[in-house]
Amino acid sequence: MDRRTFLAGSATVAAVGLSGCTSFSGENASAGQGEYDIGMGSAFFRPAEFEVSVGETVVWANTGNRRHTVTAYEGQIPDGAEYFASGGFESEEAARDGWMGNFEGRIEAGRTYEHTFEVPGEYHYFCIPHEPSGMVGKVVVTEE
Ligand SMILES: [Cu+2]
Repeated sequence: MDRRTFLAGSATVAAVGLSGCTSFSGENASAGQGEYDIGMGSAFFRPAEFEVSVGETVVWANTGNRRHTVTAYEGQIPDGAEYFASGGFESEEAARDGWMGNFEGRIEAGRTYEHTFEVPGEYHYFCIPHEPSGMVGKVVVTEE
């Protein structure tokens, strides 16, 4: 029996198992492993760019240890689109003020935030405490 062939075979099985674990569900808001679309690490969103169709819900999960926010750039979402931010703020200014006041809008480690996108276009967003470190992301919403 060729040992190299055996190893290659087991590596393939492991890869398949991993891809099964990381499959996402945009409709599941629980914080279980793998049940999110965009993870949040020390100072990044991953993936930084994510594409969905109109009417779909995107789930962010704090997969790291620090507090983060998901906060839309008010001037960088499509015309007519609903503003969104963790904490439920209705404007970027309110979200920034809330964070400065008492860390409102924070997403603790292991928690999720979700938003349903109803208007096609590009949505730029950021994490308030880590914006200086470049923690920004983009959701692209396409017509079906
Ligand atoms: Cu952050």
